[in-house]
Amino acid sequence: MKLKLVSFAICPFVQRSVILLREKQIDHEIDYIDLNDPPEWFLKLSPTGKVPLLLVDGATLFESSVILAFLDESFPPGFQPADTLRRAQHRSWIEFGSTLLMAQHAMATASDEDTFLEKKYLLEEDIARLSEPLNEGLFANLDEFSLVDAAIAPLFMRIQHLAELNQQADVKMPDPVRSWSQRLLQRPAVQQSVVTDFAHRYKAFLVSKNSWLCVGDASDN
Ligand SMILES: N[C@@H](CCC(=O)N[C@@H](CS)C(=O)NCC(=O)O)C(=O)O
Repeated sequence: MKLKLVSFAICPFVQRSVILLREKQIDHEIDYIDLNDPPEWFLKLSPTGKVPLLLVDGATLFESSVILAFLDESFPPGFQPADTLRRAQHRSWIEFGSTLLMAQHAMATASDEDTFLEKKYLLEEDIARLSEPLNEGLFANLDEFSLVDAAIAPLFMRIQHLAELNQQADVKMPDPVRSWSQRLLQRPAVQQSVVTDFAHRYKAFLVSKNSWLCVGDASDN
């Protein structure tokens, strides 16, 4: 199979696929596009206008969770539970991972302090909901990589980058969530899943969105 991933360099949804491709050591190409000026061929292929796309021998897949499932089911080893209920539970939490990514984006791009604090509170509330499945051992078990790991690691990476950029963005996490985050951020496949100048590009993106965290007094803290 010839695989080409269509990417925007700082997109967390694309990063999910890159993590899985690297964990499984699957040969692939990455084609970076500029979402501010998307090429015509991309708009023709993508019904949603969003990345990622995975081009598989000329066929087009879209939606990151679908791409994860396809890659997992096509290339061993499998990272999903065999039990169908458990597998569906993993998929439910992957969807929730998308909600978390959007909440993190809303916090990161808030353009004033009040909005930032409100979005940060909402993100922390959502993150706290991960405690229950973690305590039940539904996923994030040591030495047992899963698609939930691939789906959530981009969130933890952005949370870490943002806290380094501005300590006011240091998000509260329950202990089991923080230790899961630390474990995931140490995995080579996660560390190597973004472009080498990711931190610089992510900051430039936030500045372009007038992020309160990156302007004036807020970023001096
Ligand atoms: N539900 C989609 C979300 C993908 C998404 O939001 N991608 C963003 C970039 S990070 C995008 O392409 N945005 C372009 C747009 O909304 O026009 C998925 O999971 O693949």
